Amino acid sequence: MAIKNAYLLDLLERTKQRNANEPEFIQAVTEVFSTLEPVIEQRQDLVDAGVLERIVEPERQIIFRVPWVDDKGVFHVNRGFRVQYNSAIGPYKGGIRLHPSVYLGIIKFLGFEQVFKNSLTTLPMGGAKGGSDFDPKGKSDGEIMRFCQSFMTELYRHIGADLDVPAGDIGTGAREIGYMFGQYKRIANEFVGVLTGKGLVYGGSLARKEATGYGLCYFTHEMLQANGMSFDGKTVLVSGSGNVAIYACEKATEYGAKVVAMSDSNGYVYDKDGIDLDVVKQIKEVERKRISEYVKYRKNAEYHEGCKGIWTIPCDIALPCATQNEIDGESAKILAKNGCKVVSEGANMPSTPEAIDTYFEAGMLYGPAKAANAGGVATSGLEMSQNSMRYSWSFEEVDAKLHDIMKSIFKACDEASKKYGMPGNYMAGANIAGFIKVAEAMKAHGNV
Ligand code: NDP
Ligand code: 2IT
Repeated sequence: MAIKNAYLLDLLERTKQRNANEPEFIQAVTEVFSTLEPVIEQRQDLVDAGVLERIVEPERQIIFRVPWVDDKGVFHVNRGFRVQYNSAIGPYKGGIRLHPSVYLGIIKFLGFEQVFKNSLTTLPMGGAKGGSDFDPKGKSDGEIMRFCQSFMTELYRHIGADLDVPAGDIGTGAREIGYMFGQYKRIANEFVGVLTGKGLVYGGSLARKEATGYGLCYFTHEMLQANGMSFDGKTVLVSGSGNVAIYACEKATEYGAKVVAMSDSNGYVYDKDGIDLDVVKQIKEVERKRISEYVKYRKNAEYHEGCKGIWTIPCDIALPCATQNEIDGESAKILAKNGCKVVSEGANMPSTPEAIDTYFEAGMLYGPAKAANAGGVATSGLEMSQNSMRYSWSFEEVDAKLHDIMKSIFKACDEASKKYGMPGNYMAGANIAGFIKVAEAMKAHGNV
């Protein structure tokens, strides 16, 4: 959507100049600004309070050296990041990404998105993100442990249970959180809920592992129902085969859909009979191998090199659950031509601006990431509550709370889209609903 408001255009221009060479960050800011015009026109008080100038600038950005030694005794140095983006409505909260593509612009885009997402969850959490350009692929457990310990040896002084609570993201799962938690506890000499996504035996929450994927399907179910549709009998594509993808596949299947494809960064598998998720879990969660292994277990399935090809498979619903910009304009057009009616995002910013334009032009339903994938961080918020109470809820209790939160997120997006004159545009609804709460808090706190 084109921005016409002169104030927003000018601020966007200044933001671009100040953050040159960070295209993902600019992309995320541009998308939010493109939907805020009706709010800005009605809320001059927020403009006067400098909320927008402040919201495009992270409160604090920390960059540090992460030295570690591999199994052969060779020294390595990676770069670590924590961007504490906004603490207007609660302690900083957001995941840690370990992937070779990580640089400041990726962490800033993720931190910016996290601010609005966390606001939508209804829980009191500010936004942050962290990570490193470390590549966990092919590393031994010992190498992963030494990296995570070194990472935490610097990070620990910047975080805390009431200050900043990191969690998982790409490349950071229960194993990495465990090593980081152990090192935090050892250095800080305190056992507190300073990380989420912890193991169940030391303060983790039941259903956190499932939460992002399940939450995505709860949100998508609400969106489908509101538009007279359902998952039942639908053909679904799920990209990625990591934490979010696996549990999105599980819940979509429970809702009666048939997931026919999953992928990783090398290629995708197509199983016309429906993905056998036990096989995927064995390959990915237990053996940590490639999705290409799938065809060894399922003889009728096909493996194709290259991850983009997954979007050429005809489907009713696409759930991108891998990474940013994985659906470009070309792929979106192919999805639309093949009859896909719904795109709902498990990954953060998986659709390029051209892809999003295509969804709207084709009249598809579009569930934007910051609403659709908020179930992960929402359940992290529930893990923090349980840690504070020194108590744990059952799987059913956490899952029920997650379900209620996803329903209320859809309701907030739907209502905001209607109130501001863009009914059915859940991207606008998510941005506006997420923004207003944070903006009100920033105004109340004065110019800080
Ligand atoms: P995982 O590390 O568990 O899985 C990531 C998956 O995406 C893998 O299959 C990986 O393939 C694939 N992938 C990663 N990078 C690329 C790339 N550049 N190109 C193609 N495929 C890629 O991560 P998660 O499942 O946790 O995260 C997936 C997405 O969901 C991310 O965008 C993340 O930010 C988002 N998210 C995660 C939440 C969580 O709670 N974990 C919460 C909300 C959003 P390969 O193994 O080949 O790298
Ligand atoms: O992008 C995300 O919301 C996450 N990676 C989860 C963050 C969290 O703190 O649980």
